[in-house]
Amino acid sequence: MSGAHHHIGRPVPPRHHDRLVRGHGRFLADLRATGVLYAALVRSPLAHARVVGFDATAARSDPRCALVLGPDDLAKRTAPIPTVWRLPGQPEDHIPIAAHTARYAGQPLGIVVADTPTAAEDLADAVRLDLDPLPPVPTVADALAEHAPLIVPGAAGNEAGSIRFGAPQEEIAAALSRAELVVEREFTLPRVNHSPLEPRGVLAEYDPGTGLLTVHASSQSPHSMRQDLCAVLGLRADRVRVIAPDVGGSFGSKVLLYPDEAMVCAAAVDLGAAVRWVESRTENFTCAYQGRGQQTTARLAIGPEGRFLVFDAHILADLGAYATQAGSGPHQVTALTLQGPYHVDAAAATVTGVYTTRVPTGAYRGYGMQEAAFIRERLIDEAARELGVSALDLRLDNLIRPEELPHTTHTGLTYDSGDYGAVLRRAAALAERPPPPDPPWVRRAGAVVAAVEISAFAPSALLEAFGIAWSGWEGVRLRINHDGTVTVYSGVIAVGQGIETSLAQIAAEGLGVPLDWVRVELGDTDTAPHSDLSAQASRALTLAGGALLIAARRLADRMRTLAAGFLGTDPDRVTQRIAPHADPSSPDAAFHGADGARITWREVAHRGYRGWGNRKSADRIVLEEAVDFDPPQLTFAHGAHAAEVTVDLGTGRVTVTGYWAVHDSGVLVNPLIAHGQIAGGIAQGLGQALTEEARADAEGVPVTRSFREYAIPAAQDIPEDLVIEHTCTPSTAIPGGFKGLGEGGTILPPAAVTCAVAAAVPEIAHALTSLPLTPSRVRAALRAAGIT
Ligand code: SMO
Repeated sequence: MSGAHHHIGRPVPPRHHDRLVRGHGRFLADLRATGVLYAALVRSPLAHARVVGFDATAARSDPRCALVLGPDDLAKRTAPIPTVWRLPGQPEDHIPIAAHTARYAGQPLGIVVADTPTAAEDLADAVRLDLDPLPPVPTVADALAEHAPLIVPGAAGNEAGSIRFGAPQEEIAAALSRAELVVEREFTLPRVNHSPLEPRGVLAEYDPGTGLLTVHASSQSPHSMRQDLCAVLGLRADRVRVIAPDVGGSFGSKVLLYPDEAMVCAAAVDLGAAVRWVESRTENFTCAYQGRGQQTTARLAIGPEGRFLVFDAHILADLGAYATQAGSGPHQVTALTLQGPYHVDAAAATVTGVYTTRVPTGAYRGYGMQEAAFIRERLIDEAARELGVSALDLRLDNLIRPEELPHTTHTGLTYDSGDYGAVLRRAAALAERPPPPDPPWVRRAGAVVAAVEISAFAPSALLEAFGIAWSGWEGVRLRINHDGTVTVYSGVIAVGQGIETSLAQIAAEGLGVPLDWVRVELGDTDTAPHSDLSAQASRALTLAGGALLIAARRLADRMRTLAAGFLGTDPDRVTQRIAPHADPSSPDAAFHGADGARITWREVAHRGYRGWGNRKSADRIVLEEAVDFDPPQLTFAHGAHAAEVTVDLGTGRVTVTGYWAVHDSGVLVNPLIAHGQIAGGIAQGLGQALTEEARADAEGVPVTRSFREYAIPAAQDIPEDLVIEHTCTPSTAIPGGFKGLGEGGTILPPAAVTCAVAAAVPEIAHALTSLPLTPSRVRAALRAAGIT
């Protein structure tokens, strides 16, 4: 490998920035298609109702109308969407496209296709729904109340099923008997919206001649969308192609096929035409699956010398109207990761999924780990307060030490590597500064919290053990083209996180070539290797990157062998020398033999394509390597966050005045991208700490329908003192030593901010168990404590 081409670790500006800033992005709404028709959905205005009538007579007779499909029409054309991850005992294993009962306000009941978007909207409004109202069940408490109306017909109740992870009950009881202090709290983590810059959208084109359905979708996972579309529409896999163009953010909300997207595809097949639907912001707020939604009773037992004896929890998960493929998944991950980076004698958690008549919940960046961190770190804080000891010391004393790794938790996760203490101490040190003078009505304090992050979600055997019907492996195809340039194909996709740049860096380093020789092609199921999970679960860089590094090293070897053949020498006597900005055909981009002979990179590629020369084996002619990588185990990133806040005792307003994050994500491929990922995650986490809550009224109808009612952080909400540092403990499971970081920034802010508020106003600390910490919630606590 040429020393001039160490690309891993360099802060290369992400490739998509310039393109998108100049307006050259191609998002779903930008795609050109001829003769395209437009769709609008007919949605239930009620949270719970039987659909007695769907009268589209007026719409159908309008000349602008191309097609209307109601529940009966959809029943003939679609099968339900199969679910992939079920709770034991779950009464349903699918989500219907054709619904004769609405179970949430906004549920799509039918679709209208017309020649313009406005016409489609008008005609959707003209469909007369006859709804027979059923009693709404908007909250988990309503769902579990005695004589609660049943949401799933014929089910025993509104519980979707339960699962328990961790130490057996007797072990918990035994550990509890040694306790000197037990802190128990009930926590409420509200539903939140993902608020991607670009809402969902689909452009479906069906060619009746060839029977090919081509779907462009603002999707986080094109391959799994294709599998689901095949199941729903009864189409063969070789006839369905899904392409993700530029995707303007997702955060877990574009992981699954939705019923409305499936309807657009069904309409395209029916019409033999191209149909586009772009979600409105209101639909995104009310009909895209939401995140979080958890009510948890949890406790921490502490023994002699402040030793952690027990973490346990009962988690009630608000699944909404249907258990989506990921419905209980995040909450199961809360149960799995409750223990965090600490030693504890026994840990366990039970997850009970509960149906409510609200839009389903699913994946959200941080996937249950944010919830686990909030619960755990708040309990530790409360224990420290009750014991009258330093919360930081209590954490440091109970952390798993580096020499104790690998360490298997009570829920069976094996932490591979890291130094949890170093990261926590560093975050605490960064945050230390003399407090500025504050007016008497302002309190100021800080807190430091810690977490581990599941990353590189794989291997496939682990998913199988959890009963998730997806694979964990990731494949790449790496090609050297006839002119020496390089193309990478991967099933992971770009959602604005910069993965195309990071993968190019890995390929260029593995091959020892300049970065700009490499193009990365993502998001097309016709060309990309299969990928079930794609860009989810902090896994894209680790798994696709790991595979790519293997592929690049193999292909580099083959190039050298070919070059040696052309130069008439042994491969180990050949040196690859490529100048930093050389072109593949330049004499400065060449293989050198021992005797001063040389051959350019381009010439080797060119001759290789002709099938000339000394090949390693006769069956490898094309300069392409395909590598499937299923790692031996999970790899765990970790981090610690410190927050400093002020609390206005008059208004209850919490301001984050400083924020310091230290992460260990192993070897960083691109520190600039890593910084952006962590910073963006922190911003998102701060929103969930302070303002974000997807609310519904007593009838279960969403009231947060736009950015007027739902506040995400603005620039002025992000502290100027935002410091991010990284330490590096390379992964031993992933080639290159990479660990994930896509979700890391999001996991800790609610815990850090809330613990800081508790430190600033200890009088209300016990009450700080619910998010977000809006001024009204904080003011209520201040009032209850007699402070305001
Ligand atoms: S919450 Mo994610 O898309 O793994």
